Amino acid sequence: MQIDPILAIRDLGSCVKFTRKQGLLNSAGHLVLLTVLAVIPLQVRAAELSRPNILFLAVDDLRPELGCFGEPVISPNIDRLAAKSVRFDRAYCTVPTCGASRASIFTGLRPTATRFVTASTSAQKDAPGTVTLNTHFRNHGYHTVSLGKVFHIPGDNAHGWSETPWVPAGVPEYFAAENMTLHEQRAKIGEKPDRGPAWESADQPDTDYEDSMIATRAIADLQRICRSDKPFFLAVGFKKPHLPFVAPQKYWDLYDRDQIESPKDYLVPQGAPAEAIHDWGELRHYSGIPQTGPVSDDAARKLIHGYKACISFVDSQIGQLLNELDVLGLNDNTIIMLWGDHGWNLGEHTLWCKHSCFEVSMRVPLIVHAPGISPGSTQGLTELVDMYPTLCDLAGIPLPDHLQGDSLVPLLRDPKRQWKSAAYGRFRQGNTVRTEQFRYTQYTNNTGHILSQMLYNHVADPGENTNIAVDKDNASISETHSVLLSDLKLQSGDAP
Ligand SMILES: [Ca+2]
Repeated sequence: MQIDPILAIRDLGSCVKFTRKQGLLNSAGHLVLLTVLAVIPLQVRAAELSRPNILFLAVDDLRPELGCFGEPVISPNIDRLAAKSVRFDRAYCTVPTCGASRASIFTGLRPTATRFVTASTSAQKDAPGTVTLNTHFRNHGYHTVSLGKVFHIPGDNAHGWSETPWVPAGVPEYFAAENMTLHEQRAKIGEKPDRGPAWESADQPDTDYEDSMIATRAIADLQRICRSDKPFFLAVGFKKPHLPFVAPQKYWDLYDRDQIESPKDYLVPQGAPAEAIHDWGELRHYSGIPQTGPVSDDAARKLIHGYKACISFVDSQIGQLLNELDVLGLNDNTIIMLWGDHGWNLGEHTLWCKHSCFEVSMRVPLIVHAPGISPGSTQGLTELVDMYPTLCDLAGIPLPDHLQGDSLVPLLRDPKRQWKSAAYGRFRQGNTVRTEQFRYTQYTNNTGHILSQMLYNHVADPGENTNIAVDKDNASISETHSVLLSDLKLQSGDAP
């Protein structure tokens, strides 16, 4: 097909593409521009031009701890996005650890016992030959760009990006001198704790921090690629609120420590098996965190405070990017999909970090803004593996046969409709399924023998504090879910 150059007309900073037949394709058009249009000869490349741009926003380790999800967190920018989007109240990752979750998202495949297992998973190693989300969009005429933490390993599926994936280099982990020194010293010793503190509130400008650099680069790239002759797929991965909880002081000051509550559901659930509880080794890497036993009550509240401060900080960076989208006039022809890669325990069940099969480890924020879709919210069970087919569907490009998720477009159009009956996930020896009323988890040994089960009734016990699988009266519910789990494992390409 002959590709003709597309005229990108700048007017008051906007980035609006026109063709003779289609005229104004995006918002922020002005009558004066339509006059200009009439006198400039243009060829039409309607199919590609009419395809929406995609802004794919990943926020590392973000659980639905946001104002728009009803939580006491200051997140005005994501809330503003949610107000014009569909908010998914029951969206789940497929595996609660960074690399594995992202590999699942980008391949559109669910995890198995041997695929997408660890935090440092490489999608191209675990699923060789699979056409990933970025590659698929590149193959269908999109200009694809990766900034920040998108795949866990920046070079993973790099051929699927139109430009070399970019991550900031040389940004310090800490800014307070004593923390920088401690971090270096502990790293040299190489014994846990081998990192600096789990939190820091330094009086530094935003621009010193990695996520600010990612936002700045994203804004500059947006200004550039919106004038490309192709629609763009811009993936931007922010690093906070991943540990350590390092954010400028002003974001900590948004919260009164005295008002920060101690962890919710701060106990091992009644009847929970040993397999369900881990030692949150990720947090124990940080100086000041005990190597055994619980953190102090003061430290628990500092961790919660720090998590919220990092969310407010990253929200501010995201806000700047969303503002630029407005300035460039791209809102009406850009899909925005914001997601967290897995949940996070803030003390629930005595756990910190991710890496469990509890609801709080599996549940993620998912917000989708798409042209022509009315704002709203849905209780439909959704999985992050659904994002790949959804984006294809919204963009009008074919869905690859290998995808294991479902397009959410019918749910976007009718958020109250009946939807899928189960969301599947796993972590190491745990396989878990969320249904309308229950979360059921099964732990097995290496030969598939069932070691233990958990069943939580989310109507009676949304905090998952009582494992009712130990009650024989619930055996039939557990059995039904066990069969469902086997079916889902088979569908995922795993042994039942
Ligand atoms: Ca993560």
